[in-house]
Amino acid sequence: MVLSITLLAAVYSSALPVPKIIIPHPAAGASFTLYGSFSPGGWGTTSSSISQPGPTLTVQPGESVSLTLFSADGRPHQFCVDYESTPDYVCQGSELATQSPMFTSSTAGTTFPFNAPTTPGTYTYFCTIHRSAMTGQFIVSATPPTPDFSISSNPTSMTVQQGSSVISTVTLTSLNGFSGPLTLSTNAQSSGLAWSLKPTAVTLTSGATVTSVLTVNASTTGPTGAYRPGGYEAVASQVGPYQAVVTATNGTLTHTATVTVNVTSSNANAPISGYLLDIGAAAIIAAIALIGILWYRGSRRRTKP
Ligand SMILES: [Cu+2]
Repeated sequence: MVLSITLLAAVYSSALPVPKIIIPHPAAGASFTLYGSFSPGGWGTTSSSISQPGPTLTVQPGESVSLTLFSADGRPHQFCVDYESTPDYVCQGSELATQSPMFTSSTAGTTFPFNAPTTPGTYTYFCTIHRSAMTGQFIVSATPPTPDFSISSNPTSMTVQQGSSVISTVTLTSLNGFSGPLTLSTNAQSSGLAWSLKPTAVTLTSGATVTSVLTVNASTTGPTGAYRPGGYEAVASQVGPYQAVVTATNGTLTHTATVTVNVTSSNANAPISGYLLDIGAAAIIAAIALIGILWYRGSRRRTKP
């Protein structure tokens, strides 16, 4: 009995300083596409956005990194991360783990996976062949990036004729592991022009994208226009550029996308032809009335002996 209590006490006391189990942040892995070029010198995320230094690559300590490498100028290049604070542009020692195969294709990407260093810091990536002419920052960040989302529209500018409608697809993308519901809304609309979103509530999961469709309707609305025989004239959407603003929010984070809507005239003679139709209808009514009067007068003449 005494022994068991002693044993229990021993177990408890040894367990008292609760061992801190550090659960590493689940790094999803970082993927980058890089186009290397000596002339013009530098790196870019596309073949047409080469700059020196190239884009900054930010990763988490020990994160698995996947590069897709292209040669924008067709020359052979080779990616490597320099760990020296003053880069020597020599891929050596532990840096060799970050050395990609040689890549020369501008169309077929060379995939190269490696693990980021576990020590946070700002390092330099470079081309082992063109050295200081092709560099960029490689940042190992201790703080995981804040979950966020982005919003974009396609197309960002569109033309619609009076009387018809067009759509733009709004895409919401989860960034840095963001997940949760988002509420979508649009700005106020001009008279005669209507836009709406479907759906207005979406849920993003980590790393995923969802879409909503913005429909812009430039058909006539009303009846708020001028009075005409038969009722109030519907208001035609006014020709001109408009800005449809789509706002997405989760209550804390808010992002917007703007779609420019150009309303063009469907028919320059539309109001005139409308009047002509009215004149035509009036003429038919007048003709019927005239026939009626003539028939009445004729029938009266016939009934007189
Ligand atoms: Cu190179």
